[in-house]
This record gives sequence, C-alpha cells and structure tokens, in this order.
Amino acid sequence: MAGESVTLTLDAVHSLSVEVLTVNGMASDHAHAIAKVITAGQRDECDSHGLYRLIVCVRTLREGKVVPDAQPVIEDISAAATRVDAKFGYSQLAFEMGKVSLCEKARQLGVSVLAINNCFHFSALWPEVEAIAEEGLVGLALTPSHSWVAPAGGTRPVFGTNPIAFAWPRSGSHPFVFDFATSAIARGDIELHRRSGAKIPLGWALDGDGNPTEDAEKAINGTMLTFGGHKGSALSAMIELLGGALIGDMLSMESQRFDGGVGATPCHGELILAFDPKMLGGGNAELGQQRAEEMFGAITGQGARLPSQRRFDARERSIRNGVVVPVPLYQDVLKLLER
Ligand code: NDP
Ligand code: PYC
Repeated sequence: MAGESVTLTLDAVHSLSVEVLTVNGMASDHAHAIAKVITAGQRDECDSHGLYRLIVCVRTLREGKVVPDAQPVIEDISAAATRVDAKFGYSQLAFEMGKVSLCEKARQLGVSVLAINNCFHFSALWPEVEAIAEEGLVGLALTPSHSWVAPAGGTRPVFGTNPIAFAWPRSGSHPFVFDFATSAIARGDIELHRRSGAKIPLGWALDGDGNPTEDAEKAINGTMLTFGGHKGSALSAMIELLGGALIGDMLSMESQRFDGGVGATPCHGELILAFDPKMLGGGNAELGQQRAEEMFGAITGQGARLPSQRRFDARERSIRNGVVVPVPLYQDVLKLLER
C-alpha cells in the first residue's frame, strides 16, 4: 500500500468482487457475471462504475431488494425480437443469455432487438455494445435508472441518468464506441465527488431550492440536469419510452418509487439492438467500412480523439500495471466482507 492508493491486479479486483458479493448472499453465477463488469470498469478507469459499485450492490442485497439467485427466462418473441425476464436479479446474466439470440437474429434478418425486463441495472453499457461489436455487428443499448434528473426548463426530477451506448466494429482496431449518460454526468461521478469532498462544475445539478450548485452533497439531495439542454432532455425522454414504456417495464419515476427510499440499484428494463453490416450494406459492406474509416481518420487527423480512446489507453495500462484504487474506497470495499 503506497500513500493514498493501493495497486491491485485485475485478478485481485475480480476475486475481491466475487468474494464481496458471495459473502453477502449473491449466487455464484451472478457474482461472477457482475465481477466481470466491475473489473472491466476499474480496468478502463471508469471509476464511477468499477469497484465503487460494490457498495450499492451490497446495499441492494442486504436490503433484500434484488433476488440473489434469480434465473433469467428467455422468450422468443418474434423472428427479430428476444425478451429476457431477469426475474428481479441483476442484469448481467440476462444480457449474457440474450446476446446469443440477439446476434443470431441480427445475422438472419439484418436487425434484431433484445428487451431485458425486471433487472437491477448498475453497470456501464459499453461492455455490452463492445460484446456485440466483437461479433462483427453494430450495437446500440439504452436503459432508464432512478428519477434524479429534471427536464430542460424544469426543476423537479423526472428522468433517470439514462445512458445510451453505441458500438461500430472495425477490423484491426478497437470498435468505435461511445457510452454516456443523458444527464450532464453520471450520478456515480457526483457520488465520487461527494466522497472526496471535491466541488462539482456548475451545470451538473440544482440544489433543493432549484438553484445551480457546486456542492456534490446538495446535488445528490437536489436535482441533476440533462446534458445539452433540451436536446439531452428529449433523448432522455426517448430512453424512458424505448427502455421502459415500449417494452412493458418501469420508467425511472416508477423505479424510484419501487426503491422506497432504500438507495438500491435501479430496477427496470433495457433495450438493445444489433445491426448486421453485411446484411444491410447493399452487397458492399466493405465500402461502408471504408466510409466509416474515412470519417474516423478525418476526426483523428485534426487532433480530435474518438470516444473511448481514453478507455482503451487505460485498459492497456491496467493490463500491464494493475489498477490504482484510492485507499478509502479499498477499505470501504473490504468492510463489505464483514457480515
Ligand atoms: P462521460 O461524460 O465521462 O463520457 C461519455 C463518452 O464520451 C465516453 O464514451 C467518453 O469516452 C467520451 N468522451 C469524453 N470526452 C471526450 C472527448 N474529449 N472527445 C471524445 N469523446 C469523449 O460519461 P458519463 O458520465 O455520461 O457516463 C459514464 C458511464 O456511466 C457510462 O459508461 C454509462 O453507461 C454509465 N451510466 C450507467 C447508468 C445505468 O443506469 N446503468 C446510468 C448513467 C450512466 P472515454 O470513456 O474514452 O473518455
Ligand atoms: O451513475 O447515474 C449513474 C448510474 C445509475 C445507475 C447506475 N449508474
């Protein structure tokens, strides 16, 4: 342990995550699936969705909210659509099960949709769209959360932090991936500011009286804002509709009520789409790839960076050197081993 941080190997992050979850009652298959995305988050230096998430997962377990050994049930809705009922377990196993059918159907039909219902969802979406891109398919994923975010022009929460993620496969390099909350920032990031006592930038949130705030504690107890004003607000509403109303699942406001003030992981649905460039490319998918590469080159050629490049660089570093975890967070995670 050096100074304010501790360095852990990726194997150590994974084993610690599995141990924390199983000691707190999570079934082994779920614990391993969750540990995999937590390790990936920590590895890619996505601090708001790495080891920190164990704290909320354990609260969700201890409060008896999540079904720790839920067995997802897969349903073939139509030629193009698959549903997985997560049965009020965490989302990761449901995604792993549904992905197989999602990808098979996209290859048969050009496009396919996966609806996951009744899942507790805490993770970043890029692991899912990257997994679809690894299959040579284009991926799009979105999900509601808890209603923490005001619509543009309002001051009361309606929307979740509602992330949307996209991946485009590229030969010989990482896929093109973006993944962002439609709030100005993920709530997890504000929680990390609160933990460290750091100020937040204006534009992220309002305090309880509806005034702009730089205080993370006031932001947590107030209202978050969308990114890009009315544009983020409309996208966020779309995510409520596609990831909730369309697929027969709860909106963020309902997820919040379902939580009953416990502060558990949000519980709702998720919508994931896959597109097959070979099927949709008009007989010349290669040309589509060349066009995409020309655009990526025009972006990076002027010194701008592609989304996810920071993450991919962090991934290489972490695989080589392990991950650096602040001591207070490491200690809080170790405390979760005590029942
Ligand atoms: P950020 O604002 O940190 O990043 C959003 C995206 O923009 C990333 O793909 C990032 O790539 C990219 N990006 C950032 N800066 C630049 C730049 N200068 N040029 C080009 N691209 C850039 O993310 P958010 O705070 O909005 O979200 C963080 C995570 O939280 C997401 O993974 C999201 O899925 C997750 N989340 C999950 C929720 C859930 O309910 N499950 C709810 C809300 C958020 P890079 O990573 O390389 O910087
Ligand atoms: O960081 O906004 C967030 C978040 C919500 C659910 C999981 N992460």
